[in-house]
Order: sequence, then structure tokens, then C-alpha cells
Amino acid sequence: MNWETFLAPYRQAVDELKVKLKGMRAQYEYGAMHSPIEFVTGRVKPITSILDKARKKDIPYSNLEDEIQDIAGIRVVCQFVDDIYAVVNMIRMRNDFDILEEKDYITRKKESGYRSYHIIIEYPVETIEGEKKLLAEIQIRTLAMNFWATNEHSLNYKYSGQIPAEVKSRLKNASEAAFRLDEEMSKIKSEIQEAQAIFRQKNDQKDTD
Ligand code: 0O2
Repeated sequence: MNWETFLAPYRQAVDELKVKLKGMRAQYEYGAMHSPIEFVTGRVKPITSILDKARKKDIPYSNLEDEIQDIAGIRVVCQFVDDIYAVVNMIRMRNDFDILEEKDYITRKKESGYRSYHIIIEYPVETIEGEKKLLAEIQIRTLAMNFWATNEHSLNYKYSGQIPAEVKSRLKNASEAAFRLDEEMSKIKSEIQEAQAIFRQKNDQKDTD
């Protein structure tokens, strides 16, 4: 298996998708509007993680492309829960890729306490040998959900997936606290957005002075 050759189109897909989704954010900025996108990141799954997942799920090398959906991963982080669904709708309207599956782990959180909205897409990459369609996963979540997931991911790594019961239970509490934070922030969303609009205007003014 030549990993560099195998991963090259995934690297290209991640780079292109980051540019495209960051472009959506920029369009809101030019229009001096609240952007439902706070920031966008992306990564190609490390080879060791691909191998771990393949081993856990009993996936042969020949099926990696079809069965591991997140070799190319994009993360869109939002301020508010409503923003997640605005981003989902924008993604549904795009015609540069096809949506294969949507997983709403916000209304149905995972057992761990994980919340996020996942969209699995089929993305066409132009290669020197012609078009290659590959799978990519777009994870859309709030800043609070991202904070929780990042910390839980580190703990999972530290404990090799066997987080002690007490820590697990604290993580579940933290997940609920993060969700309540999102709910509280949603209730004062318009206040926050007005404040941010004033801030933006002031900055624009400074730039033109
Ligand atoms: P990494 O290191 O982020 O790449 P499943 O069979 O449903 O358990 P599947 O089919 O891989 O798993 O899909 P799923 O669960 O919809 O999405 C997989 C990715 O979502 C994970 O990739 C994580 O990035 C994220 N995720 C899912 N569940 C959790 C969770 O409980 N905690 C955290 N922190 N992230 C989660 P990987 O390959 O597991 O990991």
C-alpha cells in the first residue's frame, strides 16, 4: 500500500473544501452580516487512526475508501445551535458535491455525551487521471460542543478508549453543562449579535478613517 498516493486525493479534497467553506464565511463578512460559521478546520486522518479503525471494524485494505467515511474530515464550528442548521441548509443547497448521509447527534446525542451534526458527502476531485469521487465527513458543531469533544478525545487517547467510570460520568455532566450553555446563549442570541454588529461597524469605521 502506497499511503502517499492513496491519501493525495484526500489531501486535495480537504484543502478544497476548507477554501469553499471559508468562502461562505467570507461572504457574510463582506455583507457585514452575522456569519453562522465561526471557523473551519480540516484534516486528513492520520495513517495510524485509519489502521486502528480498520482493525476495530474489520475492514480489509481494499474497502478502506468505501467504509471509512472520514479519511477526509472538515469541521465547521458555529456560535449558536441555530447556526448549525443554517450551515446544514447551505451545504444541502450546494451542487459541487452530493450528500450521502446525515447524522444528527445533536437531537440524538451519543452515549458518551458527544453532540455534533455529521454530513457524509461524495466529493469529486480532479486528478491528472480524471475525476475521482471520494467520501468526506463534515462535522458541524457549536464552540461549546467542540470544547467538550476536543477534551473527551484527549481523554480517550490518554486512556486508550477505556476512560475510568468516574471521569466518564464527569464528562457526561460536562456534556449537559455545555448543552445548557448553548441553550442559555441562544436565549440572548439577538443581544449578542447586536453587540457584535456594533463592534464590527466600529472596526469598519476605524479602517476607513
Ligand atoms: P478521529 O480521531 O476524530 O478521527 P460509529 O461506528 O458510529 O461508532 P463512525 O461510523 O466512524 O462510528 O461514525 P461517527 O461516530 O458518526 O463519526 C466518527 C467521528 O465522529 C469520530 O471519528 C470523531 O471524530 C467523532 N466522534 C464520534 N463519536 C465521538 C465521541 O463520542 N467523542 C468524540 N470526541 N468524538 C466523536 P474517529 O475516527 O472516531 O476519531
